[in-house]
Amino acid sequence: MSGGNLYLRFEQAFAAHAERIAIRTADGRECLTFGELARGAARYANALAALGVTPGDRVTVQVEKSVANVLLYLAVMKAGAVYQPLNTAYTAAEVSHFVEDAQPKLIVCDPSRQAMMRALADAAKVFAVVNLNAEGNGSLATMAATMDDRHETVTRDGDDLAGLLYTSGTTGRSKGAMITHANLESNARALVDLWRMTPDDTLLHALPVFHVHGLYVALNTAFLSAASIIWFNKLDTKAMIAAMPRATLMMGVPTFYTRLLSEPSFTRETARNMRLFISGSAPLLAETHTAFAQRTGHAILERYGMTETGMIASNPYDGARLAGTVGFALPDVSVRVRGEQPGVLEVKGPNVFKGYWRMPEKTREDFTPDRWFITGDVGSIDVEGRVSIVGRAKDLIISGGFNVYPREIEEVLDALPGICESAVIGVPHPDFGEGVVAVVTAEAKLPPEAEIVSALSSSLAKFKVPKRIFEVAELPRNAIGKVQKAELRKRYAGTFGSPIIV
Ligand code: MLC
Ligand code: AMP
Repeated sequence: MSGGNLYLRFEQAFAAHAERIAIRTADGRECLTFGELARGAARYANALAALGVTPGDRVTVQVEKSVANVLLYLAVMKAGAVYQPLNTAYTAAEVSHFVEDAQPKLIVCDPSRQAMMRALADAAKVFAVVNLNAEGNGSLATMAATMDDRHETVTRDGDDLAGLLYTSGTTGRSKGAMITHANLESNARALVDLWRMTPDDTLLHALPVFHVHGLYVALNTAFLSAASIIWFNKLDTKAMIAAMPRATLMMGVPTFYTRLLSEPSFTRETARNMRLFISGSAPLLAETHTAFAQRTGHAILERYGMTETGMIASNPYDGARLAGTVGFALPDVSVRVRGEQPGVLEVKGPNVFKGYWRMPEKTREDFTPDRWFITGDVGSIDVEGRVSIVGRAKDLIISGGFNVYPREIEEVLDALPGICESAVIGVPHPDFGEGVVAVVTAEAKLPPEAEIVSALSSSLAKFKVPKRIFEVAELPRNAIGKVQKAELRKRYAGTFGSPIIV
């Protein structure tokens, strides 16, 4: 059976495996069976209803990763509401746009941000603000604990929204990608099948749960397949190595793999019970793929996706997992390049989102007239259908799996006293894949680097703040006056040294 509220599919899996362990924290402090997970989600769903959340309402969530955060995620879906997760690194200035735009009924935040969120909520006419801390305690948890552990899952249409995930763009404000239950279900089913996930699997989960990778790819597939999860509140390579012998599966951004490789204690023996390592969200260097295979005997399976589309392509489970390629389009998903290869990849399928929240114009711009979504990634597709990503048509930096849009940083830089103009670029970084660098011209005398960084950090998330700032007399421009970023990327390529592969 399929269609409707995705939580109904999870509910079936949870009921069939009620006594088995669903989530165990790596430190052993928390352990929930699937039955307890279902009852916890029901309590949280009842709490949401008591707070006035009704089907279709947005619930904005900016909390540290915790098991309670998972219950909240499930509860929002169960209640038929729309989950709007936010990166915990976002500043008040960044969050205010998301809240104003999404107009949520409820905000769930860290207790340290309650006052700030209340002010934003008042301005945006949000009904309620509750909190949840890194240990999973807070006013929402307290309320949920008093609630009934039965709750009837709200009926939804497959086309109804399950998530509203904001992505920036090369122009204008961040856009909310409207993700439906049917988008999520088709993608999760395809991945469970492709990656052969079963109740016998144990997944190492160390990704954040405010982006597609840790939230939809990892959690939804684990729930659908009733796989067990070993839970890390953040990436802790040593703890991950300690837990790995009890696991079969891992999903991570490329930084996860380079960090594992930098640990001498990470060996073939550590990975002896592992069946599959999956990488995505940013390009995996061929060197990392090779070094990992040499160290562990495992060929990392690289896949490719986007917030707007979920997963698009994956290397095969059986058959060659080729370094530098992202494999084949998922079943039901079509990928094409119009015109000459390499070119911009376009995608069609049940995975493709419904459009941008209250932005029909932007939605139209990002689709072709025959309704293919334009990814902005430049790739080629070989005769067998294998996709390789060779570049980006969009001005985007991916640092440790987080997206940084240069334009956003440049606007803030240009407004700072002492700075005349700026160009923000990504250059190779041994840990983050790409590191953010700003090249600026000064009005008279440039303020010290630390002062600029501190000024930027007051409005921008830390991961977006340039790790280095260089002053030049003028920015290189082409004949029509456009800054030549390719030239700057070449000039500053050695800023962070070369990739470290052990
Ligand atoms: C942290 N910092 C970063 C950073 N992460 N700087 C640049 N890029 C990053 N990604 C900075 C912090 O601001 C801080 O700066 C310092 O590094 C230490 O912070 P930390 O929190 O201790 O870092 P760490 O835990 O080591 O985090 C690194 C990381 C994390 C790689 C584990 O960034 C991460 O979990 N990334 C995954 C992102 C992800 O899930 N992407 C999926 C997007 S979905 P200071 O100055 O205070 O020291 C998507 C679709 C798809 O793309 O296909 O999947
Ligand atoms: P996001 O908007 O955070 O969902 O990021 C999506 C972007 O991440 C894509 O458009 C790609 O540019 C990039 N991406 C995801 N997976 C891969 C991959 N395996 N290789 C290269 N780029 C990737």
